[in-house]
Amino acid sequence: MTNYNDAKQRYEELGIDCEKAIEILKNISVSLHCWQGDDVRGFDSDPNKPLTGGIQTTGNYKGRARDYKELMADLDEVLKLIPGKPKMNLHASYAIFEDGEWVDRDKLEPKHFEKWVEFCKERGLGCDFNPTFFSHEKCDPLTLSSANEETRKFWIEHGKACIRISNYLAKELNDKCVMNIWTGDGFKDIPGDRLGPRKRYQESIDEILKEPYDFNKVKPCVESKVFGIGVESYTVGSSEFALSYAAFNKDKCIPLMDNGHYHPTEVVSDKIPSLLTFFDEIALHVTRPIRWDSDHVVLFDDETKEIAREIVRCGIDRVNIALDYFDASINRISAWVTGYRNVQKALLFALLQPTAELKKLQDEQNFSKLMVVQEELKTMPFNEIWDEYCKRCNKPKDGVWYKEVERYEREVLSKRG
Ligand code: RNT
Ligand code: ZN
Repeated sequence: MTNYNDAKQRYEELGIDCEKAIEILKNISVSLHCWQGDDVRGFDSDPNKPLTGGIQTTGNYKGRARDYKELMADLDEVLKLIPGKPKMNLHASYAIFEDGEWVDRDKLEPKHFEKWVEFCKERGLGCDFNPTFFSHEKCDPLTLSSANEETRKFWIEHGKACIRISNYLAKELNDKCVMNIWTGDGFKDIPGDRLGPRKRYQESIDEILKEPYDFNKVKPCVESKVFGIGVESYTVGSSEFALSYAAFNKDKCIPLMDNGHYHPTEVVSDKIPSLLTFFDEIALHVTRPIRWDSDHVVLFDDETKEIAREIVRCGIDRVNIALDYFDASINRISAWVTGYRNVQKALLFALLQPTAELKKLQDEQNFSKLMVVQEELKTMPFNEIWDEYCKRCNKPKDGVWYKEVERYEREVLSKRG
């Protein structure tokens, strides 16, 4: 206890209120992606079919969740170990079919997510949603941008079904539902027509967004990407495409930036205030890019901290935060918990910055002091505040939670075939 009080006092000397930071963080909602638990396979088709759409998981660590019961049990294990205010994030491919029923993605209905609604209600969670425009035989390889009208129609119908499901989630759970449109549409090699697919993509999103929804409750997003594996030469939903689409349709959707989807020297931390100059609200996928991969587990690294600082400075309510990574080479619970806790840590770290002072130093051109203050913040007794935050959320602190992951691996995961 004294450790926390001493640390708190050190922060107070800089004019920083730890109690306030803790209270704010408790209420920042961060979406927990269901797809870390089963390597993005979903339940709506053969789990051994390949992932398509330019995304890939690598590794074959024991214990992948093979059905919704296992996935929910794993999520419960994760929820025990993460502080803060998590929210679920589902993909359409995680529809739950029972009694031999099955429908294709264009025919999905809210009832296929009833069990997820129950799951969320029992745990007091909201839920975000994603149409699944990949890993399906109707990817030719394009979906919403396909030149084949039948294919394109199928995927538009899928998008519309997902709006209806998002309406249902928002209503049942009484919380905003962010519905993200991402497709892996693109080509491995040099295209013969770049404009055509983009025009069709635009028209398809227009069609999907004609499905009625209340924009205060359901937030369709358009996520861009630079390239994907097997889709190296051309991405239909490029950054310029997605941002322009969102800007021209501000009353209907918001842009989503995934920090794994840019060239390696570009940083999303800097793009956040750029977009918030023009958009009231944006959405983020927080991940860690490494070379060709955009989906490594989030660490407590400089860019994650910088992203959190911009979220805090620009307005927490204006940014919808979600996790998006998948690692099949390590314990999947550990991957989930590590990434989630690191986003929480980065947000707490950001809330413990003298924001007003830093701004003042910059405006007064006192760049020497600005550098010194920012450097000294790095070695403040942050860990004491983090421990206290975990304690107040009734969640284990660092150094303790991993033992529980080991127990779960021993008793549950290692028994899965
Ligand atoms: C892929 C995108 C997309 C997916 C999820 C599963 O590069 O980031 O958001 O990761 O929809
Ligand atoms: Zn993403």
